Amino acid sequence: VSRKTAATSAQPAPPLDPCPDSPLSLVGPLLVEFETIRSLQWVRNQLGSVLQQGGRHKPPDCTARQKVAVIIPFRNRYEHLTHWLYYLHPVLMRQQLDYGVYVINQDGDGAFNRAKLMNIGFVEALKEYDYDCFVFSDVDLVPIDDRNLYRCSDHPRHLSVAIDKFNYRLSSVTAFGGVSLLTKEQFLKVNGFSNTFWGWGGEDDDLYNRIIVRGMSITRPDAGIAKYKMIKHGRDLHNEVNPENAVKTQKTAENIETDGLNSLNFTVKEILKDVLFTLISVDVQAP
Ligand code: UDH
Repeated sequence: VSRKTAATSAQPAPPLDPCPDSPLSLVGPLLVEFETIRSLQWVRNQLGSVLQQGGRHKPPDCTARQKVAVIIPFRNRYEHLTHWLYYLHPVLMRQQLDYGVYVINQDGDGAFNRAKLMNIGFVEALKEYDYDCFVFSDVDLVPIDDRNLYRCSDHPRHLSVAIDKFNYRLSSVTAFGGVSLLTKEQFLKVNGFSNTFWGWGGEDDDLYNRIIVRGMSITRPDAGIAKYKMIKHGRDLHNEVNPENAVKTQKTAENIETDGLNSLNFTVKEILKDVLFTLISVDVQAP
């Protein structure tokens, strides 16, 4: 009898019910400000105990609707990253996502390549977990309403619709930079981002073109909800506007076949697990 009891108690717990489509603990508009000086250690002290190593979290009481990898292109922006982590972790938790935060750090001081870092984040995150949705987010964009769900949909989705820097107005109907989401299938369908946009500009327009070329369209949440504050900053070193990039966006239909996930090469220099995020430092082979 005692053996039977032992066997019964070793049964795995039954699967949890799916989380509700509309998370119940959302609060709506948020107070967001970047004047307060915050250190990474202070944020670790605030949030570390509820997170898993590597900046992972999933709802304790239901099965998340999506497994979401947040990919942040990065170099030398620790102050921004600290604000981002402080605000985003609680939002992503309230949205009941099964998520992980991946900071893809460009090693060295060659020309910055935001798009290639995104591709690398996609590949590296998938090595770790079976993610089905990818958020590609700049480090300086913080949502000011938690009803703006970091969740993928039937078409690629653009979340940073209304940014304070642009008077809360969308710059163009084809805008797809800032914070954008694609499912694994959508991202594979467009062959990811181009790897060849060095310096500032164009890579987000090229991704938009890829989406159209592959017969998809984009969706956006309501501008009244999809509001963001951008952390003020000047232009970074080694990320000057590259005029060649705008020219290249006219050739998306040609480049999509051979330039993207299927031509990606890079070297991982280091993977560091912080409780707030996974930092992957990479050599992107800048020219
Ligand atoms: N990024 C870094 N480090 C860099 C460059 C870029 O982390 O050195 C990342 C970061 O996630 C950033 C994103 O790439 O949010 C996009 O780069 P960006 O912030 O430079 O682009 P944005 O369009 O600004 O926001 C352009 C410079 C504006 C200068 C305006 C001066 N008034």
